[in-house]
Amino acid sequence: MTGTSLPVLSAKDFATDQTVRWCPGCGDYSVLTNFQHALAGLGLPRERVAVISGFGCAGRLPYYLNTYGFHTLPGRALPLAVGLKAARPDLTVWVAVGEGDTLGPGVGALLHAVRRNVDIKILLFNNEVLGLTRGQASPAARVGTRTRTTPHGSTESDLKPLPLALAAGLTFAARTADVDAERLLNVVRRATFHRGTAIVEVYQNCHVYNDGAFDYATDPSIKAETTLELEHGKPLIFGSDRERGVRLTGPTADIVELRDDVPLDDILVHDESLPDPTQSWVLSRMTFPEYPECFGVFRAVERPTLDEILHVPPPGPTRALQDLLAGDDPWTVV
Ligand SMILES: Cc1ncc(C[n+]2csc(CCOP(=O)(O)OP(=O)(O)O)c2C)c(N)n1
Ligand code: SF4
Ligand SMILES: [Mg+2]
Repeated sequence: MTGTSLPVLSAKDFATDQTVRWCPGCGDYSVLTNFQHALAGLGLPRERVAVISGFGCAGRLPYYLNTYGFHTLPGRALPLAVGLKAARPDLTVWVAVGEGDTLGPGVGALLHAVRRNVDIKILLFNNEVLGLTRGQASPAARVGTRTRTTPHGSTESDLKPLPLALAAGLTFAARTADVDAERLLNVVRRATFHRGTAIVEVYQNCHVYNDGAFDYATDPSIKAETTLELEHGKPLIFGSDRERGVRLTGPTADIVELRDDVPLDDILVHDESLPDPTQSWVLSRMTFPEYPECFGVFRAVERPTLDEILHVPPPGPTRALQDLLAGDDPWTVV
């Protein structure tokens, strides 16, 4: 038997001839480069990949990717992606959206795509600000954030995409940062091959309107103290001497010092495969400075996807038999 092997693609094969129009220093550049590398490593033909975007600076991603793509309207990236996946289950469908779009006009579509477990992948650029429209407060703005629309500091409760989506039953949840190339590659790969809705939240620096918002989580000199790398099956330990851990005895997490005679057995062991999303939800809500912020994969579980259900033949006579009975072709029973 002979087979045709796919050509090996490089990140350059996923680039286009379009001039990249983000502000100098924007974190979107590293997300683009890392995403192109990730796509190249997947072994998928370019014509089987579609990238659908919404509004905002993040929405420009499809112009710079040599795949199929569509720059849609506010809140409409997910409905379009859901329809595309239903019609073309053979495609790998990525959605590139900012947090302003996803948590603002797109929030209803997000929750319904997630609860239906549509097999689409969401690259969620979270810069905690409305970048394209020049720095207004986003639904993800942390309490107290001063922006041009919240000059006295935001008083509204901030929406965090992962806890919100986990509460709706999200089957794959991951978080990374624009500058963390290795982790971004890894979580994009895992999200692509996950069956069901996957969200990869990327902390992305908006150099112009929210510069340094995530320095606490990306600065190599402090991130061992301020972040926690999730590893399936491993205890949740962090700190430059790995001297602190996460304990979960009630509804919220406690941070404990291992040197205070707290046995390692008391430390929570990360399990991304738990059927109940509560533990991953608690971890996804942990926010600096009260807690270290978690990065990596929070949850990866299997349940039926919408497109699988759509393509299962209904009970009773099969479609072929129904077509035969209703059609004009002559047929013979032997
Ligand atoms: C219905 C509607 N509301 C508001 C706008 C204006 N608008 C365009 S982009 C944008 C901000 C997008 O923010 P985000 O999704 O966080 O993307 P970013 O620019 O930060 O990457 C807004 C409010 C619009 N075009 N349509
Ligand atoms: S406004 Fe912010 S997010 Fe948009 S391109 Fe400029 S730096 Fe990037
Ligand atoms: Mg934004």
